[in-house]
Amino acid sequence: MKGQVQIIGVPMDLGQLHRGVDMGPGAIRYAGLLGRLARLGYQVHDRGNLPVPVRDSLADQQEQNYLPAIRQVCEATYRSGREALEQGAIPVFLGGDHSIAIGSIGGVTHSAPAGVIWIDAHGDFNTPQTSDSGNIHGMPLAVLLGEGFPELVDVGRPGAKLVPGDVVLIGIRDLDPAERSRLKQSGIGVFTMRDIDERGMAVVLKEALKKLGHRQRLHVSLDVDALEPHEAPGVGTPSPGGLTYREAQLVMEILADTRRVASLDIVEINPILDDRNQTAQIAVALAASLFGKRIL
Ligand code: HAR
Ligand code: MN
Ligand code: MN
Repeated sequence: MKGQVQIIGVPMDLGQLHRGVDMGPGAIRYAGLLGRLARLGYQVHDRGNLPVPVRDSLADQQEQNYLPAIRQVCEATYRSGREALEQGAIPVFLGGDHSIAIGSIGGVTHSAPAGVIWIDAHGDFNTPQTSDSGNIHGMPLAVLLGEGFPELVDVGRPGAKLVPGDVVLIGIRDLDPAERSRLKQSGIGVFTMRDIDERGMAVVLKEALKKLGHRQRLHVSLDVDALEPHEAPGVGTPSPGGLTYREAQLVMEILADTRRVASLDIVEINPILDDRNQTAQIAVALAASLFGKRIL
């Protein structure tokens, strides 16, 4: 037995405007995540989905971009992540949009810091001042570093959950202008698509891991819109020029070799926009590699 995995569904769709991303947890389960992890030798416990209010019942929060409800769901996500770690399990959070990472990463850093590998087309580093859309799924990384809505910054425990040196971004290609300058000044390790094109994923990932060398435990936050949308179309904010399937697999294979991955988010899968659940199937194949599936 390789250890315990806890599946935590967080069907959050309030951090952005597309309907359907709340069906992500179901799509990922349907694509066979539990069986794949069990066959790799893990004891898998599905804790079901956390309650998320239905958008149509929150008309009064629309103007605040659903901030109160998002805060509440992130509080519950935090508690689940914290509990999973206290029980010696690896939590796998199934989104939902990327705002859930405020809770998941908060929770898994409750007792000790962790390094974060944030795989995304986007920086998710907006504040309410720099965001054009107001959508909170464009802000979670900033929140985790202590910036933005105090109600979100203080989820689980007061203040920032990460320092800039704890984070690397991989696959970046779509930043808002003010978000871009913030990110450049932040001290976060940013590996853009150009870095990957010029130097190759293996080199880039080794450098990223070197930046996180001071952290024993790693959290992987996989926003599936990091992938090339021709291959993974089931996302609400597709951005051309993404990671190939093999580049994404190589990330997971190299991360598995470190044996330091202790928690995972799989976010932004929107089954309504997908083509026969192929995006969820890719995510499950990537998770299998991250959890130690080897070609040979
Ligand atoms: N930067 C844009 C915004 O703030 C787009 C947000 C990104 N969408 C995501 N998160 N899928 O990675 O609205
Ligand atoms: Mn994201
Ligand atoms: Mn994204």
